[in-house]
Amino acid sequence: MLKISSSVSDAIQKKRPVVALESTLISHGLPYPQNLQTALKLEEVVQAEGAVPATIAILDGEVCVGLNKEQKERIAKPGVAKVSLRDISLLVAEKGTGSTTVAATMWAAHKAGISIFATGGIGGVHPGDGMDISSDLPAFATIPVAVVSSGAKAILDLPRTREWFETWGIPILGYQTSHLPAFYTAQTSLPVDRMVKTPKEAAHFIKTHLELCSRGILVAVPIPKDDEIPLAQFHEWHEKAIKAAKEKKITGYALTPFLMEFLRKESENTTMKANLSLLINNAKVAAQIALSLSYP
Ligand code: PSU
Ligand code: MN
Repeated sequence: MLKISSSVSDAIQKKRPVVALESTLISHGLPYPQNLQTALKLEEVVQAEGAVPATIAILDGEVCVGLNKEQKERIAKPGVAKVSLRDISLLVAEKGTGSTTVAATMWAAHKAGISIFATGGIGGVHPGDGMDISSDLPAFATIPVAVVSSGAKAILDLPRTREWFETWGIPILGYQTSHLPAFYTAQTSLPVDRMVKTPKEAAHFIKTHLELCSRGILVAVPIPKDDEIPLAQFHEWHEKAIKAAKEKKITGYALTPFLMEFLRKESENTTMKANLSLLINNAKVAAQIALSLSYP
């Protein structure tokens, strides 16, 4: 049921650097055609650093690790299901097609033998009663993969999300930062566990963690300075987004995509530009760490 592309399986066998990439941010995090351009761009960035990209999705019931251009076009078109942990077996059984979230991508990457994965922002605890918790968090608690992201998405309850990492024994490395980034903004007041300055240093912690613990590890990379959104400005858009979601009674899987799209429209694409910037930077950093993991 796992279909690994020839370039990816060749690299895995030869222990060359491979970086997994998710597909939910393509299907549900960005509009067409910017989403397709982003899917292609992220792979280019990984390749330019000397690593092999492996975008992951479920296509016609097969867990595909490494997509060709036509397959990437398929997941960029509207109407593709969002696949998190609970949906993997359901979609495979039905021979369905869907894009994988951080959680499902971690699972597939680990099955394929890939240890590092880049995304924009992970899921976490949504604000409110604390009951809407992304499957991304239990995925970190159970799947030994390193995820490079700009922290958790700013639409989340970040202190509660950080607490979750602590409870479940998931270390957070700050890449050139002492505090957790918040997606569109470079810093929060929440400390990371260790700050790392170089890809080599990050790789050393990751390798040790993955050898010792059967859990994930987060590498938190702040958004590039020039594309950061001022916090006050973000709060203004965010409040409107939360209000709109409440009015429209949007919950569950639809909530994160709804908020992202609302913010994009409300900010006249400013949040999307910030999102693209951090995605590209995270793919680059992940590739550099992947190189250090393969060639210590
Ligand atoms: N990073 C982005 N945009 C996104 C996501 C990550 O820059 O849309 C996706 C990831 O796939 C993540 C998902 O797993 O958002 C979280 O969704 P939820 O809160 O429903 O678990
Ligand atoms: Mn949820």
